[in-house]
Amino acid sequence: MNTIICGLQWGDEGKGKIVDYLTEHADIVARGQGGNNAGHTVIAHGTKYILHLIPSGILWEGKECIIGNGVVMDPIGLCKEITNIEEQGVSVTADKLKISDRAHIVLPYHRELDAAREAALGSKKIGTTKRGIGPTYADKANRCGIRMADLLDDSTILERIETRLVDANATLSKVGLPTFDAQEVLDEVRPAIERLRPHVTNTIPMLHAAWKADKTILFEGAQGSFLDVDFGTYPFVTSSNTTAGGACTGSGLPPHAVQRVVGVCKAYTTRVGSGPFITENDDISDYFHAKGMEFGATTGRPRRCGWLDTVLVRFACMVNGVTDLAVTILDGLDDREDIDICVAYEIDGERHEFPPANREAWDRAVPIYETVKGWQADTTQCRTFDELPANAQAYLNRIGELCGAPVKYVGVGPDREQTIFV
Ligand code: 2SA
Ligand code: GDP
Ligand code: MG
Repeated sequence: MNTIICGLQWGDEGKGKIVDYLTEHADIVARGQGGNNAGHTVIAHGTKYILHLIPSGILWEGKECIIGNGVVMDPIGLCKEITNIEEQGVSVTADKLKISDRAHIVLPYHRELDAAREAALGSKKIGTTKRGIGPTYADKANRCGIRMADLLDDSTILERIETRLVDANATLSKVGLPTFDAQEVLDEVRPAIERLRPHVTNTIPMLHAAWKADKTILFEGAQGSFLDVDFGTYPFVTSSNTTAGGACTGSGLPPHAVQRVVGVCKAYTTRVGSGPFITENDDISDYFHAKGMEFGATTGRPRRCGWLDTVLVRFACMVNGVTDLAVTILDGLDDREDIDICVAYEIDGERHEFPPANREAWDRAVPIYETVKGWQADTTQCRTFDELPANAQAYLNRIGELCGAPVKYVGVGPDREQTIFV
């Protein structure tokens, strides 16, 4: 069964751990979108790994990992990541990690353009990770991007960078920022090119051959549905399709190759960066930050926190075609006496079951809550649904009802073992 795993909120739902859990039964783990703006934390056998571009499958023996054509690849960032996890004892060989020759690459000027645009937006900034993601996807859509195959072509790469820099340097010098020299950019990225060369290939026939041979493919989504450039809280979104469709366009496998979509949501809601967040709540934010929880895996930024918003999750289940819901960090709510669930929004006196498109409508949206009793018991040792306290079971069942998809997995702690299969 080929499976797409996607986030149903604003990212950081704990996808990394669910992917890791499902990898046991997979042969291939692939990424189809995003870049090293993603940060997936996996705790396996007591060791903590933070992965940005490399699929979580790398932590297992005998699994192939693919960085698909839809990913924006920072060669320097990827090399750093490889070094880090090799230092933790995980080998990253060319057999284990394949990179699509069609993946667009992030170069140092993309990061600078990202930061420059954020600075220019001032208080209206998106709150990006400053990893150059937006400018790289913009180059792709603008047909002036550089792909992995181009990067490996020694006879043309300098000229390609020179051509792109004409425009990039003009933009940077307009705001008084230092400009780039093509040869210096190439020299900086050269060691990464040589390190990554053996990994680069046409991953599309490989994926098709695996599909035809009945191997199991797992797609690891990055970020969440409300950061999707089409379905998210635009313009406070990332620049890729983070929803299920992005896995197909980002890998070259057709939709009918996929049989299952696992949607991951936290038992509450978090967001990093700017933009609307209807159930945001200072009390909940302080509560998680005091426990040392909810800091970004890539930038370390404190995440904004609030109650579960089923208006969002319901819409995300629809758009992604979620077949199985995974509710993570249920244990995060163990101490709470009462728990609020946002079931709808009120906008200008009208009830809405789905999120609005218009930026200003978000500002007028008021959450309609239903309050349920907490369980005030430790769930971290529970390993079956029946072992969970009755109020926790009721909470999970209510989430399934409100979102229109069955809860199949529950997270009760960060470790691989702390996952309940319902
Ligand atoms: P970008 O950098 O252009 O993709 O930023 C655009 C928006 O997308 C948000 N975004 C994220 N939100 C949550 N987690 C992300 N990754 C890291 C993690 C977060 C971190 O997984 O922990 O460490 O800061 C991620 N990546 C992008 C971003 O906040 C903007 O709102
Ligand atoms: P991702 O980007 O969706 O992969 O999620 P992140 O790794 O950025 O953030 C999720 C955080 O929650 C990480 O620190 C995980 O170790 C942690 N986590 C995941 N599942 C659970 C869970 O069920 N309980 C607890 N307490 N932590 C979890
Ligand atoms: Mg994350």
